[in-house]
Amino acid sequence: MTKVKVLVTGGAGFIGGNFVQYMVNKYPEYDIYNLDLLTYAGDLTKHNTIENKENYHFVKADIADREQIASLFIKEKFDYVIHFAAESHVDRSITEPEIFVRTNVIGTQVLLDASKQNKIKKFVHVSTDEVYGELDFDPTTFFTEETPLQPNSPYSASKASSDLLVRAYHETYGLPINITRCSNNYGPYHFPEKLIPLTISRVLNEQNVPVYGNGQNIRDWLHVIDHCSAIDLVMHEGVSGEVYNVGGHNERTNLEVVETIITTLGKSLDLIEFVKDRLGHDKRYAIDPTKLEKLGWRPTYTFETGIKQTIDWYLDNKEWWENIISGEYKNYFEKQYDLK
Ligand code: NAD
Ligand code: TDX
Repeated sequence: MTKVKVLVTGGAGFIGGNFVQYMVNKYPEYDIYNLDLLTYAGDLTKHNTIENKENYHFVKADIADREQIASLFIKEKFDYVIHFAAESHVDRSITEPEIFVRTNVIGTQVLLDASKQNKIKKFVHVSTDEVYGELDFDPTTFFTEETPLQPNSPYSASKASSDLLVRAYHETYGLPINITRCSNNYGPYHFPEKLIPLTISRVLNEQNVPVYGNGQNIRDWLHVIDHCSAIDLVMHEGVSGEVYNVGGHNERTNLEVVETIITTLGKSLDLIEFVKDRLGHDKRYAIDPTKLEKLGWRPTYTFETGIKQTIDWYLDNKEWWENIISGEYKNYFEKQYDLK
């Protein structure tokens, strides 16, 4: 019997990497292909525990390279495409927007063409709540799947553009698709340019933590493993053509998040340094996950249990993040921040 072949793009990154491990372990009867260009955000050392498993395969490729992707699809005849690969950091999109259009828009369109030509069973596009823009601070308002797209950053504009292409390939060519829009993820292997791992790594090194503006912007946090289970469910049970929001009702101000990490690690709140605000900084994100819950999804972590598990993971895996922050990341950090 031929095995189900699942192509995961961006499987050397944070969420894609967690998803690859989740799928390889949960579905030994599937062949999982991790396709990744290994940009600054991708690393394969995270897969040391699965790299010798028979159902795990790695392909180094660029999703925006049309010929490379077309010939790979003809050769491998994938059943599913789960598309994570992207430029994912909002701050980088503010200083260098061009690569976001190439990877997130062109790259998605190249994958859609190959998926259409090879008649795959389903294309799951992993998008973000940031495509909806921002909410105000009224705690009774949420993003639903019907909220209009109003992206504010070059990153979210490129993700919204890719969402529209995915939708169009369904409407025009009948390509079976789902789009998931998840809130902020955190957990193991989160690249230390993002708020939570940046805070943990800097606090552990007794360095100041940059908080943008007054720290009152709100994000809705979800542990990465709960995002993985949501995508698994949508891949298998999602109604083709539908969008599913993913979130666990864990809204926190950035200041609350940073203070929680500092106090859990037993360090001084004096490490907080307020710095100039992000351009176009979205005020608040908050997801209404009712539609996905009706499909049967429930998160396993609260913010309290998830942040504790994550802090413990960073304490136990210093080598992984020390290796990153001592490399090219240093130049990025110095350009991005002007700390005391
Ligand atoms: P990440 O930056 O950690 O990983 C991205 C991966 O994509 C890296 O391994 C990188 O090497 C790879 N990649 C980049 N350009 C590529 C190219 N041209 N060809 C092939 N591979 C390429 O990102 P992440 O935080 O894991 O996010 C994954 C996806 O989930 C993204 O699409 C993002 O928009 C979405 N998302 C992220 C969050 C979040 O909180 N991080 C929330 C919702 C949705
Ligand atoms: O040094 C910092 N100081 C700070 O105050 C950084 C890096 C961030 N922040 C603030 C900005 C945001 O309000 O913290 C909040 C979270 O910032 P990020 O970790 O950069 O995440 P965000 O911009 O919310 O985007 C993330 O969630 C949605 C992911 O990076 C996206 O890929 C995803 O789509």
